[in-house]
Amino acid sequence: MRIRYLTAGESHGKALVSIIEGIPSGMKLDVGFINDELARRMKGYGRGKRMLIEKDKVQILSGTRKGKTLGSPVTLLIENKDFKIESLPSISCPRPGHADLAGALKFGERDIRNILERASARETASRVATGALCKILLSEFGIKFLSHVVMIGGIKAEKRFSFGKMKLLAEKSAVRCVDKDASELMKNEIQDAKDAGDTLGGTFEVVAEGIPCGLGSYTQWDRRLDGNLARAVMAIPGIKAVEIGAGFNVAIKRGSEVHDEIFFEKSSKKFKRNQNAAGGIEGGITNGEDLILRAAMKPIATLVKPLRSVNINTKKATKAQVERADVCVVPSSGVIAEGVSAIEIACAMTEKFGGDSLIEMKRNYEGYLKQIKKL
Ligand code: EPS
Repeated sequence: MRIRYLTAGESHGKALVSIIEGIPSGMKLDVGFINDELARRMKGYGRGKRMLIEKDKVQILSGTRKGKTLGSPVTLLIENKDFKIESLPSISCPRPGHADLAGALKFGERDIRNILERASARETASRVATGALCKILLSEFGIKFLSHVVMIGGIKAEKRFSFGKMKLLAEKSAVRCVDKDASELMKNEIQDAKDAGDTLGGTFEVVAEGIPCGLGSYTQWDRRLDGNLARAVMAIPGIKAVEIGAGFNVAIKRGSEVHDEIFFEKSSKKFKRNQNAAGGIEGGITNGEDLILRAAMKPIATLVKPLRSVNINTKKATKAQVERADVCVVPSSGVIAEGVSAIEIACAMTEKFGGDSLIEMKRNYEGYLKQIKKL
């Protein structure tokens, strides 16, 4: 059964919830790992004061017994310590860059508070928890993820390392950047933006290793895995661009530079490539190379020095609403993108290897690996 999930909950409501169907039975559920992922999402230089209030911890309400999955829907709940939705004041002055005005028009709402509560990036805690559940499943097949910041406010990370070293360096950096010098410059840039009552965006990269070839399919538009990954990452609040592999650079290079030449390594009996400009996907199908995707996160919409706006009730020119918010969320966006990418990869893995139980899924997976070795 293909994994599917729904999230629910408002930023200052009682809790955030996600229900996930399709996780095979017999999987050991490491709640500590899910909480570690939630903690990763809250970190990052430039994060707002909400992160000092919340201690995002997951409660598992269904789908497990004695620490293992049952194959039935898993329900994850994260309580909001800052639960005050009923007492929050109304808002009439939409923030440029958020869902405020478009949402008020769409829902016929005069109180923009009723829009921002669900539109808030707070919801991404549910997707990170769901992604963590999927990462636990994928770790059974040796599939791992990392994310790191590539650019903030125009400052680029120049260095790259092996997967393991990048994972380590990203976790140690306040801005999740593996390039130490760039990290410091990025922090200063974020501080400067904060001091100016402004906000800052940037780009990050997600890398996944250990993904088998053959996930996704060219046989139907909605089975192309690059399309599903791009959609999942684009659907993170604030993301304005997604690219896979060489991404936009393919537009300025020739085919002889872009396409990854193929070789056969007799010793390992494996097909090898001279590079990975495809970012691990060709024809909508994983090709056995690392998955590489990048995305651009826009500067946070709430500015302490607000932009011009209009009061939707009086129609008078005014300044935008100032809500508590972050200054820069590029570091945490990489963690969220890891999570939603893990969900898509887990969907593709359960679609290909099926399995009501983890044992059955693993048997199908091992059989497939033997099959491709015979090619
Ligand atoms: C966020 C929670 C929100 C915001 C922020 C991210 O909490 P609060 O509104 O109580 O401060 O801090 O949301 C946004 C910046 C946004 O534009 O939606 C979170 O948990 O990620």
